[in-house]
Amino acid sequence: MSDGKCWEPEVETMSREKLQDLQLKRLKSTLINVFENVKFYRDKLNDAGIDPYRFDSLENIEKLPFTTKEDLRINYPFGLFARPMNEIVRIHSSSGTTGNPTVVSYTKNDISLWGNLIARDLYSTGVRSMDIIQNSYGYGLFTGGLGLHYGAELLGATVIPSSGGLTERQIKIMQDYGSTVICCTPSYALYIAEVGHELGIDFSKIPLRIGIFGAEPWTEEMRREIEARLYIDAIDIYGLSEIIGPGVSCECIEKNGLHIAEDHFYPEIIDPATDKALQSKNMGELVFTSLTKEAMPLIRYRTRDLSILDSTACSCGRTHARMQKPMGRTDDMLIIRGVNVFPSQIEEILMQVKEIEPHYLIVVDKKNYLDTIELWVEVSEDVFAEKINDLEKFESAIENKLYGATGINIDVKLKEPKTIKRSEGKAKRVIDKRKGERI
Ligand code: DLL
Repeated sequence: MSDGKCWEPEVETMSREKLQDLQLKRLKSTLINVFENVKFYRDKLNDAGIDPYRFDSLENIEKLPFTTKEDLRINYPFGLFARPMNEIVRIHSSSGTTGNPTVVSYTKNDISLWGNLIARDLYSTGVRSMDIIQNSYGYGLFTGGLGLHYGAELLGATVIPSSGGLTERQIKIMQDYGSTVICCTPSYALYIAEVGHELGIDFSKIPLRIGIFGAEPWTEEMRREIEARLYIDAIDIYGLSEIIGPGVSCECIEKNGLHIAEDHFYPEIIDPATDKALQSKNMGELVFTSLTKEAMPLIRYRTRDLSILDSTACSCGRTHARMQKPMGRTDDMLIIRGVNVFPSQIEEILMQVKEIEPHYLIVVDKKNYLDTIELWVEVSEDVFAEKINDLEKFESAIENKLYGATGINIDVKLKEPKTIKRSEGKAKRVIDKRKGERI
């Protein structure tokens, strides 16, 4: 099957023309599947005047109705399933901290497709059967743990299902079992690096060589930081439970955009304000349509993630379109006194200041009817001791840099080392007190 470079060379390097033929054929059968088996979609397609049996052009995808997270909530728990329960072999769901959780399901074929996509991704990053993969994504309802797990086994690598948390034990496993690959969120990777450093571990002396990081936004600056601390290649993997989980897209060894598994998910970028499709290389909201999922295919699912699509060839030889590292979600955007800013823009600037530790928290509030924004950030141990008299000057220097980049007055609060809460899964970077959130 694999040719030393690609896990499935034939599909991964397919010409665009052939790929589009395949996508159209698969899209048509997905539309028929949802039309025949999901009332929600039958009604939506009827309302839009779409006859799935006569769907004959990929361009017509723009005429199909969108699906939103709200639609999943309304159809909670099983209303969007296209297969009877005896064909469903797995259910995952979101934590549901706000309202009904989103529930997703898989048939046996969906599970094996998922494993294959993860194997494809890992292979493209240079992971091979001799690797020892420490999978520190949470196992459970979250798709990270089990999602990565089966793909890693399919590849033939050795999997250590360490799940998240118990950081000292993670480090002991890494050292004693000689893990060569770590899978976790980028924020947890930094925490592992920090605890390892405190324990006196020299990461350049252990066999770890690749990190497969995703489930939350992270910047190029954060990548450099993790790579320098752990002595590894840090690779970005993206996905969302509604579409399959991790494995919707992943960087290859070039680290220049994440290849989307376009033979299984049809990507679009739209302007979230007008809902209109945007041309390649424009920033907008990612929308995915399932092409092969059986249990719960979604049509034009609005991810709320912001990115850019690029269909030009990649130097790795793969032809599938690449999406730029997602910069955040439409709903992550902060509006401070009318000016828009994404946490990732703040992270980008912050990571360029070398005296600062990569741990921060953005605190937004309203005082006297005006929005306020504070940035809590840790300084390193020596800087804290050394610059204690100069901290105010240092804060203003960072504030000026941030103002230059964002046009917003951000009040920087330098914090003592280890005062900002560390994350073992998805990091919470923003506390918006305007929405009643508390630290
Ligand atoms: O986070 C699936 C996943 C697990 C992806 C492990 C990668 C690794 P959900 O919990 O449903 O699924 O959250 C999906 O997380 O819509 C994005 O907003 C965000 N996200 C996921 N991967 C990335 C990434 C998993 N690489 C939501 N960069 C998505 C930025 C990401 N954001």
